[in-house]
Amino acid sequence: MQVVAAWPGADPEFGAVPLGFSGPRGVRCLLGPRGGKDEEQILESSGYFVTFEGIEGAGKSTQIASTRSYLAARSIEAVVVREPGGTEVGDRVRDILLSPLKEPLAPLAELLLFCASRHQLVTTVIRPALAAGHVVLCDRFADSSRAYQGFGRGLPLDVIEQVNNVATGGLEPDLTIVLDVPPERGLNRVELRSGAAPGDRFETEALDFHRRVREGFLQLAREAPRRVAVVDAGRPAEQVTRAVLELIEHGIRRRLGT
Ligand code: T5A
Repeated sequence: MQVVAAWPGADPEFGAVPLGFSGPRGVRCLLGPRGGKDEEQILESSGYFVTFEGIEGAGKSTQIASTRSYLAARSIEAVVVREPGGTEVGDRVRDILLSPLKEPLAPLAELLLFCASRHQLVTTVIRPALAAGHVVLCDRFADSSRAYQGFGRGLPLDVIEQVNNVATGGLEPDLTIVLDVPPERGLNRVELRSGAAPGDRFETEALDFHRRVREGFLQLAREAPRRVAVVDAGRPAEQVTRAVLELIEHGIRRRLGT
C-alpha cells in the first residue's frame, strides 16, 4: 500500500519542490509568499508535529535526517527527537527497554516504561517546541505502542489508549508517516548495519512478531487516514524522501486550508 500526497504544480525533481523558503524561521517558511498574517498566527501558536513510524529498519532515522537537512537548507531548524529517549530520563528508560534482561519484562510494564519516557518528552521538549511554532520531527510516538505493545505483544488496545492519553495529555501528531517495508527486508537492513553485534530486545523477536507489528501500523493507517499516511519504504532512500517531503508540505497546506 502506498499513499503519496501531491499538489498542483509539484515539481518532480527532489530539491526543486516549489516552496517559498525565503521567509523567517518557522513553519510558515514552508508556505512562502502565500503564508498570510492569519496563517502565521495559526502555525506560530501550534507548530507542526510530524511522527515517523514503521518496523525495525524501515528507514525512519534516515528519512528524518534527510528531512531535517532539507528544512535546514531553507533556514528552518526542526526539533528532532526520538522515542524512547530524547531526555535524560528517557535515555535511561531506553536502556532498560532495549537491553537484554535476565527476567521477562511484563507487557504492561513495558508499555508503562515507554509511556514514562513519552510523558517526559512531551512535557519537557515537544509541547514547548510546538508552542514556539517549531516543526517537530519525532522518531516513533504513540502509534509504536499501539503497534508493538498492542498488535505485537497482545495488550488490549483500549488499555494502550488510556495509558497513551495519560502520557501525552491527548497530544496527537498533525501527520504520521508510516514507512512500510516487509519485516524480512527491514531486519536485513538492520543486520547489515550492525554486523556481528547482537540485536536489541525487539530486533531479536521472532519474524511473526514483526509481521503483526507491520500489520498493526497498516491497520492504524486505515483507521485514521487523515492523520496517517503509508509510504512504500522499500524503494531507494531518495525516492522515499521525495514522498515524505510531499506529505509534509501537503499536510501543512491542508491544515491552513490553502
Ligand atoms: N518501541 C518503541 C515499542 O515497542 N513501543 C513504543 O512505544 C516505542 C516508542 C526502539 C524500539 O522500541 C520499540 C520499537 C523499537 O524496536 P530503536 O533502536 O529506536 O528501538 O529502533 P528503531 O526505531 O527501529 O530504529 P532502527 O535504526 O532500527 O530503524 P530505522 O530508524 O527505521 O532505520 P534506519 O534509518 O536507521 O535504517 C536502517 C538501515 O537501513 C538503511 C540505513 O542506511 C541503515 O543502514 N536504509 C536503507 N537501505 C536501503 N534503502 C532504503 N530506502 C534505506 N533506508 C535506510
